[in-house]
Amino acid sequence: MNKKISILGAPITIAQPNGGVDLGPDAIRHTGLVKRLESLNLTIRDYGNIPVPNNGTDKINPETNLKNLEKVALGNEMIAEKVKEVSESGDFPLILGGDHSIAIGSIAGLHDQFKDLGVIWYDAHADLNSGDTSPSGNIHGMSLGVNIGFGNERLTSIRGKQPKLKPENIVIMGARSIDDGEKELIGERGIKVFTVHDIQQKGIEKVMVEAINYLKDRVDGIHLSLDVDGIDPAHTPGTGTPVEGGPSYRETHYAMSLLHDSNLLTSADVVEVNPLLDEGNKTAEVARDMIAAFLGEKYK
Ligand code: 5AB
Ligand code: MN
Ligand code: MN
Ligand code: MN
Repeated sequence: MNKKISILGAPITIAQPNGGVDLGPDAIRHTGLVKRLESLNLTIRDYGNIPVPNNGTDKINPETNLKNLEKVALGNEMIAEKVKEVSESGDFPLILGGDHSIAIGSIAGLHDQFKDLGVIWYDAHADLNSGDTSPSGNIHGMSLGVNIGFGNERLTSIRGKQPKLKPENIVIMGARSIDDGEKELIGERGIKVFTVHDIQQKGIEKVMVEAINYLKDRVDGIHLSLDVDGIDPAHTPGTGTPVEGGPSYRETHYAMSLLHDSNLLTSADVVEVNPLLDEGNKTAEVARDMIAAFLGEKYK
């Protein structure tokens, strides 16, 4: 495992409607993240927050059915540049969101180095909408779609027009709220999904081992995109789009630990922590614990 970790704050908030996600990176830092990771013998560089534009509106453009397209695109271009720089320096990029639109920039920034990137999308949602299918116009529900080249060209062409991910290199885990248009795309493109029912039936260990075995021979690295709403809202109340019935803290922590032990994890983003919706700083603390787990912390 790479021992040099670079932290980048990516505080985009205008790809979803709730104020406060821009405070996510600092809320996670305030849990003592850096100290905790240093105690694992990791070298941490924190580059602070990328100054993304966050002055948006809640208006949907009737032509595109998107909110704040240009500014979300500009912010993601900035994120992509920084992630590329850090990744090419040989560090493990750890990107703290911000809403989940930031995965457009983070994965675009990884593309030069990882042509066959695998992704584990740990989320209650599939984030596979586009302007054509979205019920909300919120771009945070579109980022995985954009990464496979589906959606508005202003977003899919960040750092080049080529798709940044192959559908067969994606595993969605923890899903329990998938829109009809997303279901269609999942079927058409053959995207692997483990819903909460799969986790219930097989257990989290089997699901994670299956995911790793499925990806390992086809990818040149694995990026984890951890949306904290993937975890049950009993543990992560501080997020804008909670969905009941998610995997627990313990299941998620074990899944993160297995992912670490695979030795395949090369980057991660942790997104959608909203301290203004939180109970204390609980959700950021859970985010910190999950980061420690996928970076190698053990109970003994
Ligand atoms: B998140 C919904 N599918 O498109 C939509 O939190 C929710 O990044 C998207 O996973 C949730 O608006 C996006 C209804
Ligand atoms: Mn998401
Ligand atoms: Mn989600
Ligand atoms: Mn969310």
